[in-house]
Amino acid sequence: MSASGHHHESGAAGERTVASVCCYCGTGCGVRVTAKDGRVIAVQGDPEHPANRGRLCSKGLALADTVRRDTARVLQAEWRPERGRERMPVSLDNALDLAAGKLAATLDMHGPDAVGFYLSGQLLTEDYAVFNKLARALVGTNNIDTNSRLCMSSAVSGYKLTLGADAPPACYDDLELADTVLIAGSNMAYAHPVLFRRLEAAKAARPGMKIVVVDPRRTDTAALADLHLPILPGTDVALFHAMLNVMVWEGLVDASYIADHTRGFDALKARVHEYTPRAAQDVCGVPAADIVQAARWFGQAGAALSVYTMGLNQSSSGTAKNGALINLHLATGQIGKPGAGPFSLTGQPNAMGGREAGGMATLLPGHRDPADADHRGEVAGLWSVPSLPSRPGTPALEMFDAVLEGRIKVLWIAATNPAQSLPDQARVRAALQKAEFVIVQEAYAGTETLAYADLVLPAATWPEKSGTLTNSERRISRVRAAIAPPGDARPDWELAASVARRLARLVAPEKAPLFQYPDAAAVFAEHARMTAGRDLDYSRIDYALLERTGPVQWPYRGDSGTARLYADGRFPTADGRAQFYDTGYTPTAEAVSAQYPLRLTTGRLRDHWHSLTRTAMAPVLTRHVEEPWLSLHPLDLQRLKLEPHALVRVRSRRGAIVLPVRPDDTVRPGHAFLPMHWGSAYMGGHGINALTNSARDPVSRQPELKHAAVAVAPARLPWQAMAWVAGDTAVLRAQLAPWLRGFEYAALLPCAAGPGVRLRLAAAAPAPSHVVDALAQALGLDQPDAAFDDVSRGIVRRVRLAVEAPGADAPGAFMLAGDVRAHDGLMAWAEGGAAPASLANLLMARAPAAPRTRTVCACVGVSEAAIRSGIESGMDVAQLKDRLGCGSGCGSCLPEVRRMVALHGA
Ligand SMILES: Nc1nc2c(c(=O)[nH]1)N[C@H]1C(S)=C(S)[C@@H](COP(=O)(O)OP(=O)(O)OC[C@H]3O[C@@H](n4cnc5c(=O)[nH]c(N)nc54)[C@H](O)[C@@H]3O)O[C@H]1N2
Ligand SMILES: Nc1nc2c(c(=O)[nH]1)N[C@H]1C(S)=C(S)[C@@H](COP(=O)(O)OP(=O)(O)OC[C@H]3O[C@@H](n4cnc5c(=O)[nH]c(N)nc54)[C@H](O)[C@@H]3O)O[C@H]1N2
Ligand code: SF4
Ligand SMILES: [Mo]
Repeated sequence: MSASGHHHESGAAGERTVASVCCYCGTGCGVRVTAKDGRVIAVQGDPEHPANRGRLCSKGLALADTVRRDTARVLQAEWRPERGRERMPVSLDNALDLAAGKLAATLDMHGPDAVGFYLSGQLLTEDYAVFNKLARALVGTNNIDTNSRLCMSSAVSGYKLTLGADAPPACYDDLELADTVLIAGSNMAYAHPVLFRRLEAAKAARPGMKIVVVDPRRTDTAALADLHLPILPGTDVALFHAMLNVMVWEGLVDASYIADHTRGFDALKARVHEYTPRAAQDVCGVPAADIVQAARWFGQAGAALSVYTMGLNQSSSGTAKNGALINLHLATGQIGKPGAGPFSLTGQPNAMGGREAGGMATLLPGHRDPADADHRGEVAGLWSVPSLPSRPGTPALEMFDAVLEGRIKVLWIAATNPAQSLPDQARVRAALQKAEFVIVQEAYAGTETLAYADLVLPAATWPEKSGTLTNSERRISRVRAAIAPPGDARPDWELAASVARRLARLVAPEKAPLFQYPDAAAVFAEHARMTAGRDLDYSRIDYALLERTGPVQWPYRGDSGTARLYADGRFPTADGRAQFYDTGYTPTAEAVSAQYPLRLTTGRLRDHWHSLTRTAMAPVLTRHVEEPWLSLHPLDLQRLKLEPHALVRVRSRRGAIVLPVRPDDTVRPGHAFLPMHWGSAYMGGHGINALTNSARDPVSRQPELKHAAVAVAPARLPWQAMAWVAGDTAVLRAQLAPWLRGFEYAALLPCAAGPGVRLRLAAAAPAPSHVVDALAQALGLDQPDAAFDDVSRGIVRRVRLAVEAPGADAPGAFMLAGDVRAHDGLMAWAEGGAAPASLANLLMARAPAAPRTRTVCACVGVSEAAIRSGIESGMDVAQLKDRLGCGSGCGSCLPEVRRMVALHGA
């Protein structure tokens, strides 16, 4: 029996350890969570979980830090009796009644399609199952969609339109078995680090393995590549067609596989005829010879695997990009065998489970289709209701459009933060404002979306929830609760079921028993039955079986799971053949122009997760990148006459934000990059997605989050203020959030030094003295231990010493306004990295201070500067690891260390 199957075991006095799964990425690493007295005290990798065999990345390792404080949480329900008023706390019972009452009234007045559910790939399968039944079988609408629309929906349509079913055919072991790995639009080194560790190890063991990375940016993932193709954004279809052109021309296609197992090749072959490497060179902006090389490595490989994520999916041609990549596998027979296949990695931990449970407008449980009357009949039968609605539901962005147009009145949002993560925030926020009633079911306080909630339902979260999820390789694992939820928080499925029972009593009493589940196991049992006879069949699985076997892969037939699909060359289509996807290249929705001359893309950082609600609570995770900045090529900085680190205003056709710029030669000249993580809870304005475009793929309806045309100009904001306060991060955040409004530039930064926050403000004119006074008061600096103010020049410099620090000579807070030169010296002192010169010298910036540098290795705490000087003294990667310790923990920083050595070494 595997440890992953163990329910729990006892350890030292009062300690209890459960086997569960990390709540971040779709890798689905097994963890062992140790709790004592209702608190998580440790999280370790589960050596027996097949996804990670004990490894964790920096985010997984810091999990315990992110769940320590209840202050960060939504602990009770809140209700706003009318717009414009404050919300007030209500009992959970009351809140559930209010939700049911509002839904019933809306059904009565406006019909079922006036209700919309906007959910998340971070829900567990049990959560989706109940929400889905509530929406379709009780409310009677298909208006149920998730943030997977921003994430996986192009992968879903790509698979369905070619292979016939939404199922990644490969498995993680294929990373070790492939001869060529094509990584397209995926920054695995940051986004799926434990899988990247496996790939690094495989490459080290078999250096002959070829790795090709297709990404406009030279990412840490590209550092491992034998060939990096920095294509222009959005041009993947042209690239893949040109690779197929080369394979046809050079006889690298598998004619018998094509003849026996596919259809549609001739038309595609005719199409790719014009996509010569020369022609693609002009479209994609990479040398024709490199395209030929990539095609040969793929076509000649014994086994070719491709790994792809948002660089393909988040595009106005996302389905075509997926289809064109799958074409390469079908044309060469590189599917259904070890080391081969088109492997779409899922982003969120349970994006897969959502697809299985039918948690999208365009899906029904068990990979069924709501447009298919037979499928609707089957599901209605399984749910014991007479029928399901046939009117098409709204995908995510269309749901917000419908709200804006007044067609959807009530919006129920759970486990996603649309006022941060959806593109074109001005429009999203207008919709949230327009909605008649917004229910937000949330675990963490202070999110962007909570600002719009009329009713807040307090949700339990990892590690308080129990259920299942499915990772990228179709593996179902048990998520086990290690502690009880705080306050009134309840698991998402329980909240949905409680409202459903109340609503049923009001509108259809006979349906109330359909939502009576004794526990999560019962929800899963009902859901799993719905997969019987379908491509993903796991109807034989229940919690008892998972307890015995540990995690298993679907389809699960007889008594075993399935590592790879389509080994027999038969596909789940009408005639058993896979279909080539024949469509041409179309450019990004928005072209650059004289007004908006730069091409912006957005994506992830290594140690942050989405809208930061969780990762910002762990100081160790904020060390790698403390604040958002715009990456521009050094040549563009010169051309635009921008100082490195200067504040810039970035504008698109939809909005503008102000933030610092940094020279970054991993982006091409004319291009720009922004991390996706910062929203209006942490910066002035509407956050990163003020800029992005909601243009979407015609098939998958996925928005083009990866491309927008922007302009960058210096933001001349000479008045600056910088502050730092130690203390409970969540409490301070709530107190200081109002300071994000009213300045041209503002940022509230979680603090790498330990629990606490930093605040940065800038404006064109000095803030009036009453504003500076109010700020000092908000920071607890109205009665400082040391102050060097120069009121006539609008300058305030103050320090408060920590109350409990030994000798009380460590700072508890500081603020600088009007003259911020002392910032780096004070921060170094605050972080314990420097002895306090005289306080006066520090505050007047007379003491020299080393400039703040980033921490590259978060586990061991090794700075960029230390690694740079190591490299300058001649150390290689192994010596840096040995002597400085960087990369000796989780290994997440190794790609960056390697890249630094390549750049600055020798
Ligand atoms: N650390 C961390 N890990 C995460 C997450 C997180 O928030 N933080 N989120 C998880 C989730 S939900 C997801 S969806 C995944 C996403 O995982 P990834 O898709 O790997 O991450 P991104 O950084 O969004 O985008 C990947 C790359 O696409 C490139 N790209 C942009 N445009 C194009 C293009 O036109 N073509 C190609 N080929 N590439 C392009 C970008 O430069 C970027 O490097 O990460 C998961 N893992
Ligand atoms: N510019 C740009 N924007 C993007 C992307 C991009 O690449 N670029 N990527 C897109 C992608 S791929 C994704 S997946 C989305 C992610 O976007 P979101 O889904 O908005 O991101 P999260 O911050 O993960 O939001 C999850 C919310 O659920 C809360 N929560 C956590 N656990 C629980 C729980 O158990 N129950 C409940 N009810 N709530 C919980 C969290 O506190 C948080 O507020 O962002 C998308 N937006
Ligand atoms: S790779 Fe990291 S974030 Fe992803 S599941 Fe594993 S430990 Fe969690
Ligand atoms: Mo995602």
